[in-house]
Parts: sequence; C-alpha cells; structure tokens
Amino acid sequence: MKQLILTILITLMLAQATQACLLQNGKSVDLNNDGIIDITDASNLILHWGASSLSVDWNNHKFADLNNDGIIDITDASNLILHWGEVCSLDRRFLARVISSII
Ligand SMILES: [Ca+2]
Ligand SMILES: [Ca+2]
Repeated sequence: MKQLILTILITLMLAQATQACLLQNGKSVDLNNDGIIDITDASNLILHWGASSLSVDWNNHKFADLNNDGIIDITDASNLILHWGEVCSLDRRFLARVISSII
C-alpha cells in the first residue's frame, strides 16, 4: 500500500511539473531551462529586452518572446512574473533513486 501511494504521489508531482511553466501557446517561461522560474529567467529576459522580429539577430532573441508578438517587452515580463517560483521539472533519475531507496 505504501508503494502504491508513493507511486501515485510521484506521478502526480511529475504531471504537475510537466504542466508548470508552460504558457497556453506552449512556450516555456523557463528561459534558462534549469527547471525553476526565478531571477535568472528575469535576467535572461532583460538581456533580450527591446529586441524585435525586425532585429537582424531575432533568432537569438525570439525564445524570450513569450507571447509570440514579435517583441520582447513588458508583456513577456508579465508572463514570467505570473509563473514566478514555479518548478517546471523534476529530475526523474533523482526520483527513481528516492523510490528505490524507499521500496
Ligand atoms: Ca529558470
Ligand atoms: Ca513579446
């Protein structure tokens, strides 16, 4: 029974983490892909602030265009802030070690 409850809890945690940090357009707010929305993502966004689809190097900036409107601005920052503190991914190998140590 303990194993079943643990498995269900971990499955729910993974499902929630998979959904977190994603906007309705499918873009991830986790700009540095470290699994949490924090100051490093905000710093990343600021580094690309003001870039637009007219910029010659737009391909280097467009990942920070969270709402896909062709410019990095306050709307993107707002999207990031709405997800502040979310944990977007859990290390599955770590979870596997935890599970095997308990079971
Ligand atoms: Ca991050
Ligand atoms: Ca934008």
